[in-house]
Amino acid sequence: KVTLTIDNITVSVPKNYTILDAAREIGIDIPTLCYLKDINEIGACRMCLVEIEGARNLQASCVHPVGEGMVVKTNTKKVRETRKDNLELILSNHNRDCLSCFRNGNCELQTLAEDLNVSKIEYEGENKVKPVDDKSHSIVRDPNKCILCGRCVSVCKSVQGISILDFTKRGIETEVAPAFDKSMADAPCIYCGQCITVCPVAALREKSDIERVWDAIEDPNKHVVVQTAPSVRAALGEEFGMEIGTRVTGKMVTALKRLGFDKVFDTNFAADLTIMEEGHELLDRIQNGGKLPMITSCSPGWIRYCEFYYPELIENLSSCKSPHQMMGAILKSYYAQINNIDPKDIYVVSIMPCTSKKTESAREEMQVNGLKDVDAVLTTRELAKMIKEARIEFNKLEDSAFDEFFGDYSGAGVIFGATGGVMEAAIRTVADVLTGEDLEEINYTAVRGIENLKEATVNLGGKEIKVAVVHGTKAASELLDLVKEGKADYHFIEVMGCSGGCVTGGGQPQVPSKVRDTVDLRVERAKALYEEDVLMPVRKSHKNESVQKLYAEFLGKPNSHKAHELLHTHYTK
Ligand code: HC1
Ligand code: SF4
Repeated sequence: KVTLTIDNITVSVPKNYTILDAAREIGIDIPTLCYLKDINEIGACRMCLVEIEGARNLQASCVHPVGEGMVVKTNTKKVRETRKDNLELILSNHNRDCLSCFRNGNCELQTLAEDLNVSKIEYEGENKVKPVDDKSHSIVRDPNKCILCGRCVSVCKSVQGISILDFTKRGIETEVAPAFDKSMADAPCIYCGQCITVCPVAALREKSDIERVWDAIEDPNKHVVVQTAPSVRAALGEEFGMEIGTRVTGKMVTALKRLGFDKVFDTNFAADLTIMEEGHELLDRIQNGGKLPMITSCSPGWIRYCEFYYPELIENLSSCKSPHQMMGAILKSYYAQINNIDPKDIYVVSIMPCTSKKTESAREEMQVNGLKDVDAVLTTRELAKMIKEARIEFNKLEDSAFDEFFGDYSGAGVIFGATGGVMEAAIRTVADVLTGEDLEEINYTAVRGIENLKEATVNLGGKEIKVAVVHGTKAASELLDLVKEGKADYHFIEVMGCSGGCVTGGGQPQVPSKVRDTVDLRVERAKALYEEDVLMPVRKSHKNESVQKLYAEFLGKPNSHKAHELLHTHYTK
């Protein structure tokens, strides 16, 4: 341990601490802007400057290690004024149209300006207007808002292992952008949106589809159906000031009904349907010598990653479309038929924790007979904006239930949103099918949690099935390399593009770095889903009676011809 004093308070901390870590331990809140614990520790923004006795210049506390006997001051006139000057400099080059900004009200730069008591901006920066890149379906990059903090660069590189973004050009022209001035649409970006979730300002954001959805709701000729992904309920409350990990399923449904959607359904229904298809596909591959390991295909960020970086594994992907796409296809066929609605008049909106889903829904493979399965995808953040715009007081809403049939789901469907959830849901069903029993022990905890790689061997009716779960593309790549080299003898692998799974997808509420540094969002939000799983009377996908009825009346058997036509696809190299 090392003992030092900060603002006259003596503190003993481990040797590897920075001054910032030590200060936080005794409740001294040194401001930061570029800092993201373990991800972006570069001391670039000069917000966290402190005075160290004996040192000539102020030091960046986020990178400066503690030292024995060190005397640190965090609140002197010099410190306050220098931080303020530095912040003014950042602000002088920033597009300050705060009132009409996408991040108005939850911008870390705005908060800092308020906290540091910035009341005027003396320098006038060049403020050259640079073009905004909004060419992709998923992500908008606005260099006029960028403060060059580098958080997105680090997350893409060190968490996702991809490195799409970097500092380009020089001096006043410096930008964070894909190499060679490419659009995000033309770079091998997987649209995971992890860069968006760490952006402190509005330099990176989703391509908004809010207006298209309002227009559809307004259109009397459209039957507008909304479905919500498992993870939305685990995070939407944060946008309304609720604690991280609060489950808001019932309030969310009430809000969607108030917004004017004709029907409110749950993607969890389709997650159960996916398990029926994917589980049987797995059994078929195992029993009939198909390509193994089979790898899940519900995370579109992962699918893009596979296409760009592991094309030799495309054959390993399950042919199942992702649950919300399956839902769209069923709504525009079976649902249209039993309700006597022309499928062309059905408008399907998916609320997703994901930015990559916007691009997924626009893919050619995601259509049946020229009709898109899903017409618009909104992120959790966009849904929150609509609720606010409609002046609905979310926190005061009563709970209500999803509309019947396509809103019916099992506990297995809801855990899809957490890493390991798809695997656990699949095992619950495959185990029953292989043993011919209704097994009571269904908590497969070996695949839960946030370790990078989780493995398990499950004995199912005398057959050993070897499974693995990975999340976040960097962690996934280590396992995928083994698969590529034929060194991994798994039957089934779950890959999710984002670390933590969908609960921490790129469309989820942005949490200020100060909070992110102390709370593991992956753990807290996942808890909300496992909590809902236990509350469900039915916890296995194949026991979902509405899914059973869908097969009996329409699809026939899992993997039937009809199921293939609507629910499966083939990705090509
Ligand atoms: Fe997901 Fe899925 S779990 S991909 O993480 O398979 O986005 O939540 O909706 O489609 O069900 C996301 C979440 C989601 C699909 C399901
Ligand atoms: Fe990197 Fe993902 Fe952002 Fe693309 S969306 S730049 S892959 S972090």
